[in-house]
Formats: sequence, C-alpha cells, structure tokens
Amino acid sequence: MSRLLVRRPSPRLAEGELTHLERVPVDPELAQQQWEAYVEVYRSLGWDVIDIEPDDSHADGVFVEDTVVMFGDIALLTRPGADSRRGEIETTRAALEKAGIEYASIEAPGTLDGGDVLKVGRTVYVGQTLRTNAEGIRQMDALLAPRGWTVVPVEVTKVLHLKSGVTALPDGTVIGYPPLVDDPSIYPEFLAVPEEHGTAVVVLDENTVLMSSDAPQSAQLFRDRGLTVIVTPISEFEKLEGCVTCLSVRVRD
Ligand code: CIR
Repeated sequence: MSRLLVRRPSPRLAEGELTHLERVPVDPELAQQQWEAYVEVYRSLGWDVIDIEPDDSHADGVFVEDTVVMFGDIALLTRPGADSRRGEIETTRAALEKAGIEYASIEAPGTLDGGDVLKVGRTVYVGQTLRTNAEGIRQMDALLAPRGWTVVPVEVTKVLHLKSGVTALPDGTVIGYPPLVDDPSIYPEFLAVPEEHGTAVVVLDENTVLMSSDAPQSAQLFRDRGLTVIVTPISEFEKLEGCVTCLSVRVRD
C-alpha cells in the first residue's frame, strides 16, 4: 500500500520560478484539470492521497517533491534553494506530522531541493545545482550513510534539477535526453531517450511507469522494453520547469 503527498496548484502558478526556460502564458484552469487527472491516476490504482494544505501564496507549491524526500520510512524535509520557495516547507512539515511520518530536516546554511535527489537501489544521486549546495549534500549524507545509503554528488549545469535531466526505470536503468545530461557515463546503465519530456518517469510498480504525454517516442521505447506506460498531460507544469516526478511524493507503508 502506498500513500501519496500532493498539493493542489496555486492560482499564481504562472508566477513560479524559471531558470532555463522563457516565460510563456500558463492557463491556471488547465493546470488544475491536469493536476486532478494526474492525482486520479494514483487514486485509480488504490493509493491513498494526502493533500498538503493549499498554500496559494507560494506559486511553486504544487511541486511538493522539492520539499520532502522519503528514504525508507524516514522523510527528509528540505530547505529549498530558491528564497521564494522556502516557506513551502511549513505546510509540508504539518502534513508529515499529521500523517505520523518521522522526519529529519536540512538546516541553514544547507539548501536542498528534492528534485535533485534520484534514488536507484541504495544509491542516492544528488545534483549540485543552483538549488542544492554542498552543505545540504553533507547533511543528507550524514543522515543517510549510517542507514546504508551511498550518496553520490552529480554535477548538473544544463537543467534546473538533477531529475529534470535523468530519472530511472524500475530495473534501475537511468534514462535521459542526452542534450540535457552533463555526463551519462557516471551511471552503470544509461538509456538515451529521444525527447526532452521523455526523461521523467514515476515508477508505479515493477512493471509500470507514469510519464508526460508529450514524449510518445520515449513511451514506445519503454513499452518495447516490456513496461506498461501510463501517460498524462502536464504541459502547464512543464512550462514552469516541472515534470511528473515533482508533483508528488510517495510514502511506502
Ligand atoms: C522551480 O523553479 O522551483 C519550479 N518552477 C519548478 C520546480 C520543479 N521541481 C522539480 O523538478 N522537482
């Protein structure tokens, strides 16, 4: 059984942070519809959905992955690297406490965005980015090394977060769109995908992934490997440098 932490989009989504993309118009109603359809995918699979309290003053609050990362049954409450996003963690903290999830926190001057954290087995790749600093990585390593995780820092220069460039299939193969990946050779198994929005998958189970509907060739590549692929439209979030992974956090029970 799994639970899923989400937060509905702010009506101010269009004002969210942008680092690598040009600002383009965002349709808040379409964003709300896309978000509801995204959450429905999980509900239809029987997952329990936990709504973090809406926080409309934070334009990027829908990207909950950046505020908390699960490592087994302990959560790491982050300290987001963008000033505009730091306040998001208070409502995430409240949701963790209400749900009875044990957590540790990144403390100042450390910064860490969950979008920079890619777990593959017991390896934790962490992007060194504008959002995640060396102190944040040091604190994460101090928490995780005694728990049997190996933290591997990764240079990221071409995209916002590590996971904007790479994620992993259920078998641990790291996937990425080569123009957006600094050094694919650091991953034991790497599969190039042909589309920018094909880089991000959420693993739903050993045979099933969820991804953006804006990467049909990548979806076919995964189907050819025997995976079941569920696609969902997330255009309004992609315009803000978000992807399928950042809209939720899975809590395994
Ligand atoms: C930001 O710049 O923080 C948001 N506009 C997008 C965050 C996307 N989060 C993620 O990929 N984990």
